[in-house]
Amino acid sequence: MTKKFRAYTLNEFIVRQQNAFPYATGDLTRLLGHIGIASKIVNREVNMAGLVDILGETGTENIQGESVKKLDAFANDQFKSILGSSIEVCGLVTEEEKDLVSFESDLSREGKYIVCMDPLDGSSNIDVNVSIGTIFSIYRRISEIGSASVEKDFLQPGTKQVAAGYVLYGSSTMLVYTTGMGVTGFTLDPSIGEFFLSHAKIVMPAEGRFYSINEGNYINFPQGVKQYIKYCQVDDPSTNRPYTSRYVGSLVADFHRNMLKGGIYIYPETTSMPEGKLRLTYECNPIAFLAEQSGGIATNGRGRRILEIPPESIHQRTPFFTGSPKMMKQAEDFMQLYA
Ligand code: AHM
Ligand code: MG
Repeated sequence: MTKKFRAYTLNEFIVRQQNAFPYATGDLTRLLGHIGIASKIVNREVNMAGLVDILGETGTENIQGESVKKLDAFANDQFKSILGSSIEVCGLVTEEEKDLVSFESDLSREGKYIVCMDPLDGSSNIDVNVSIGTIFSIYRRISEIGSASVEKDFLQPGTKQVAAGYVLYGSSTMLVYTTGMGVTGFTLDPSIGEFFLSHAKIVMPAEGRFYSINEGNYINFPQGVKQYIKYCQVDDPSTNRPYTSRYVGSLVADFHRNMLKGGIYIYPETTSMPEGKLRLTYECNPIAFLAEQSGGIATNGRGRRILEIPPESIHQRTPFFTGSPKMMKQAEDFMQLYA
């Protein structure tokens, strides 16, 4: 007998989740729906990238001093435009813009949420057809409803996130998110342009075999990280070592694999980047929320929970360690031992 199969779309699922809260207004549901729509538009462009002349540098630099690819700019414009016309959102911080974007229409000022996002992460992979992603994080504003959003709305610790997630533009396109009730994954059916529930409750294995780090920076790593990498490479069948090195160079892709299969992702501070590379508000916090909600851990490598770091500026960087709890403990132990 064939098993009965009920295909849930992203929208159906988030509405059902909302119904679990009798006083929910539906604002967050609509906001997540808007992110889903914008991501489908970005997905279409990402898929067309090899066909149309959209690749290459725009010739401008983002505020991190990195060159902006055309698709980064496109994704930024899309999300800004869709979130800007979404009355649930009053403001946005994105990797591509130096200052926060405050949506000023009377309706958007009434919005109770703010969004921090990296519209297209993994920029070095865009024009070589390697997986890239969108990362987003949603908070309730602190400022008064009806006024313009202000910086303090965006400087809340990650523990205050209401929802967070990513879209992975990979061999298939997935939207993965959490509202603090576990992690759920949806896969896009490109033939009808709909996200369907494909991963009902994602649980990160307690330990794994993948370690993901840019070993090209080895010489500049802290001693604890160097020692941990050596530990990963030792032949010890009783602990499943040597582990396997996997590094795409797109945080979303590396994290997604490690969350499903078990592993650890590390972007530590280096001598040339003493604060690390990744941004706290729109890269590390959303990924840390997903990591914890799936049973994993996310720290700065020195025992500090990412979600508890109070951001001091919207583009702040932090060293980032995240992954399976047993691997994280081992890595943290090395960091402490060689501090
Ligand atoms: P980006 O925001 O410029 O794309 O940089 C973030 C990316 C992450 O996705 C990835 O994990 C990391 O930078 C890779 O950096 P590196 O090339 O230094 O290994
Ligand atoms: Mg980025």
